[in-house]
Amino acid sequence: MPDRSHISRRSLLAGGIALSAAVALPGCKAQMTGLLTSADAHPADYPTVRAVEFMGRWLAERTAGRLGIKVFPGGQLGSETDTLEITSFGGLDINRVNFAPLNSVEPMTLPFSLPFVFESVAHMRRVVDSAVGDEVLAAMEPHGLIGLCIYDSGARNFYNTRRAIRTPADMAGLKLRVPASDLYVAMINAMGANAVPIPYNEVYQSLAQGVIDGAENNWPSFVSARHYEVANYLSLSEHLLTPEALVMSKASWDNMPPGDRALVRQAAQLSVAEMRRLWDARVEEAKATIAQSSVEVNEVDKEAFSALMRPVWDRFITTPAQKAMVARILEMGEG
Ligand code: GTR
Repeated sequence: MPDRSHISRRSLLAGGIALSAAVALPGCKAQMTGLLTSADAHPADYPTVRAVEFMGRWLAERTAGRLGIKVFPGGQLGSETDTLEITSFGGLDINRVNFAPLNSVEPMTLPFSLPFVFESVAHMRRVVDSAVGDEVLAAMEPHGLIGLCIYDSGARNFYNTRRAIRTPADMAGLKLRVPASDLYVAMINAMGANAVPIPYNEVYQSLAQGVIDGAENNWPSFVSARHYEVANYLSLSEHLLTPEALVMSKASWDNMPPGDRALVRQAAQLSVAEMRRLWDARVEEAKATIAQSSVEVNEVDKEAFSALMRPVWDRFITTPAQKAMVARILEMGEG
């Protein structure tokens, strides 16, 4: 797999500078301009992209067009790992990423990425809407990131080109793509397959070329990234309900007057309900697309997979603060 991280980092840097220059107002010094830039790995019509555009419209309405957001979708500004780094020093104002690439940045994001920690979407929403969600968002500030809000990402399932996965025995020999997170790598390896970290936007090609046998993701991504066209077995493991994070560059944030910061926070909060509405509809659409496709869908022995996860939890949840957070998450479950 070619390592494109340096190329994309360079082009992002150049892109970031060009973006700021393009929106600079005549007569303004090196100050925050009103059009905030935002990156997303997903295509233009995806719920996360539309939710951030909703934020932008709300801000524009509230400020008679003084504030707004320009979203760069489709991973055009680089992988999530790269855009996070750029965001942390102000080359991008806003970034929508999964919690997976934040795992190596801030240990308090790890509880959300634990396999089988959330029992259902309702449980996940309860947790992110509670003080736990606020604490995880606040934990990113020392890394140059202001956590704005948390979006849904549904449940992740396995899919592959070889066979139905029902028990851990079916994982043997499979090369499964994961996002850039050591926890994801450990999870897949403990389940019996071989984890291969690859940026999201390279997964389709890697599947088509047989570089990997499969991957894992939620229903909407399986469809929108067209992975279902090449991976014909979808196995409903629901092993992760890791949500998405919307973060802002602390450098950009510090450049904004307090009144504008409050507006951005309010817009982000309001966008959560909009995103959930779009998300629920998109999950149903994706299921309907798969029902009409040649993909074979099967149930999974989740207990058997979950039973293998204790060493993964123990390896990544080590501090008293992390342990306390995991306990609070579990307490909010259905039992
Ligand atoms: C999606 C998520 C993306 C990205 C992707 C991946 O579900 O929305 O942010 O993390 O998964 O697997 O890389």
